[in-house]
Amino acid sequence: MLDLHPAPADMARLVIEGLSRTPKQLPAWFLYDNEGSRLFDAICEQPEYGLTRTETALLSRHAPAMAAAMGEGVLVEFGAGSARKVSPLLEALAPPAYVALDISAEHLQQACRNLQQRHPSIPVLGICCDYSQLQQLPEQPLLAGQRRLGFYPGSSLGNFDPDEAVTLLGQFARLLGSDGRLLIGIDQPRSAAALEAAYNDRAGHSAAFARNLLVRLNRELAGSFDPGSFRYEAHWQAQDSRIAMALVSERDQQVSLDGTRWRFAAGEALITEYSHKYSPEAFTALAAAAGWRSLERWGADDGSFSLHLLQPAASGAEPGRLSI
Ligand code: AVI
Repeated sequence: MLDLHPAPADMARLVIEGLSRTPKQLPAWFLYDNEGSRLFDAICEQPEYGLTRTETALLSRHAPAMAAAMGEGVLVEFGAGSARKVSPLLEALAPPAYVALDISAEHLQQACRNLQQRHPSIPVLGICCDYSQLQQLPEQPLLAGQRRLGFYPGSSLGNFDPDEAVTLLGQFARLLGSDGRLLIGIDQPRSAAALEAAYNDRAGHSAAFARNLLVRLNRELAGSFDPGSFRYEAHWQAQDSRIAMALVSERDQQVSLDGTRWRFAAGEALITEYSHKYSPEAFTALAAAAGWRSLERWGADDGSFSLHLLQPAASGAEPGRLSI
């Protein structure tokens, strides 16, 4: 496994940038320390959060067709987390290697171990990094001379603002190369009630996931947050087609972090993340702005989610059909 995790000094700089904004907002990847990754896995199993089940079912059902449309190459998963979704693709593709990128080192190591046991004939490489800042894949014999097939499940693109999402998709296009492909899972807009329940589950895992951010800042950046003095809220903002998740200060308070004091007014929100939702048409337009065109789409019957297969717009092949 390669460890390219951002240094504490980079985190401190990002915290200053984020807390200087209005509203205050921190990068979503800060949520994923080891405990955050564990809590996120628990969210994925909540009855209100159907995304993971829906995407897993689509992958199990359509992996052979997806693999046929992707062709041969090394499979590169961005934001692999527990890498629980990739097995059907690995079976269908039988790639020469699998590369998993994720920000949470311990979690990634465990995921790679599990996958290596499950797929002993496929070489597995883990790279701990902030994949949104990765300008190139490390020089590795496993990748030399191979086509690159990207896999970006879970609608993680939605955690970036649309401008950042275009930048990220453009970066993936460069990382994957002119003959690359990208299979990407995208959550779609639906009723406010269903979405707000998905991001504020009754068992409280979503709230614990957000509050764990403060625990992490206390531990890693000498913070003085009292997590109990912030309540968790998740709201659907229809005009921006996104869920906004926030920790809202219950009182006027000052918090010190890495030697700097920050004021939180009573009722002031710290945005922990946004989760943007895209209709298939809106996503296709976003991908086009980053130089990708749509080859195929596999959509859930209830219209909640799609897996899109993209190819670089500059490559010659004709766009494919829409399979729903
Ligand atoms: C990882 N990401 C796609 C999740 C989402 O649905 O936006 C993160 C999440 N946060 C709270 N619940 C889920």
